[in-house]
Amino acid sequence: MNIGIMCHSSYGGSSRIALSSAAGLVRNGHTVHLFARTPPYLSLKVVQGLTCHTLYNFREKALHPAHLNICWPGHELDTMVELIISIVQDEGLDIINMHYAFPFIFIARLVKEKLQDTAPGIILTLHGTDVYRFEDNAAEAAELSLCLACCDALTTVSKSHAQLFARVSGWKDLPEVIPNFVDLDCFSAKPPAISHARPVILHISNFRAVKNPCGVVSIFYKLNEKISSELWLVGDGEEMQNVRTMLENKGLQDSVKFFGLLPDISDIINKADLLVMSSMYESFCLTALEAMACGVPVLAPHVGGLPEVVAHGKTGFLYPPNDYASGAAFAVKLLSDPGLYKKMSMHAVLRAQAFDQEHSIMLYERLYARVMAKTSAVGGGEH
Ligand code: GMT
Repeated sequence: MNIGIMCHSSYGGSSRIALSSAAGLVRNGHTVHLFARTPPYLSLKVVQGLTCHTLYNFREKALHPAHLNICWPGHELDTMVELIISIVQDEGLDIINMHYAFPFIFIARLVKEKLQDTAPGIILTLHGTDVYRFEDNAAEAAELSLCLACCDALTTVSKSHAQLFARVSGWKDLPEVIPNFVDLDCFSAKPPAISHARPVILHISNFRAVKNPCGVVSIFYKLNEKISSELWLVGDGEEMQNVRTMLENKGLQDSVKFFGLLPDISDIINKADLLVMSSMYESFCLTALEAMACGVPVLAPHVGGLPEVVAHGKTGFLYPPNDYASGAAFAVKLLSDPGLYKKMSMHAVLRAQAFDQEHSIMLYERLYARVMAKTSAVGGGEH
């Protein structure tokens, strides 16, 4: 197949999944055209069979690597539409899979309008805040569902997120769930033991408000009252200043290391003892899966798709949202019991193996084939 993949250029789970699936599709013999505003920050593993098309080739036009750029000016949307149409016409794209709704849904609509029956099948993968932000906004949610009607199929990354979409959009058909996956060649298991005298608590995110990283500081503060530990922060974003202020106010600054944005997080996960998240919402939480693949248990709130990733009491702990005292109590329990830690670490590795890269890519391939059959037969969509 000749497949287009569109994603954001920034660091983030949706880009990681888009790029890994592009690499997997090329390995399986497909030709992949990747579309992004600027060259993605995350490195592309394969070269042969994969061509990257961007609006800008130079880094000057790139925004902060953690910034999810969902509002493109009209001229950028139009140029991307023209770029896609030229590749469809020159290379004969069968399918385009857009990862994340905004602003790609507007591009999808314009491509469909311009190409009509000759448009490739368009599949949109809903990843997270592209749905969650509409939870309490019925009017905007109605607009979202109207826009999405131009797609031939929708997918998403967890059952819980599919249900959230159905709730906010009123659609009867749930998006197909194709779970996120982990590359086990990159994320391999560390020895199943606490590796530091002062346990290392790791948090990785883009420090957006939805990630609520100050919640991690609250847990770390309470944990430190019982077990002296270190906090390693990987990433950067709008909440970082609040995190720094809170660490200073609590006198914790000497126990924290800041690593900034790291293109490859596997090494640092392997050096950590516990991954801690405190997000308001996660459709999935790819970082939790990657930590589990390394044998690092996960402490996270019981929100969104996290219970589909982390098995509470087996591969980590899920605490009630905002209940940082419970979160800290779970961390103390785990970090003061080497036997429990060993069991959890080993279970985490086993559970991560269930989120197999090849399986998810095969689900994408099957969906592409179904959509292709329908669009080429009737020039219409799946729903
Ligand atoms: O929606 C976002 O906040 C951004 C997006 C991203 O690009 O990182 O994150 C979402 O997609 C990831 C990959 O599917 C999921 O692992 C994250 O849980 C999800 N984030 C949220 O739901 C907040």
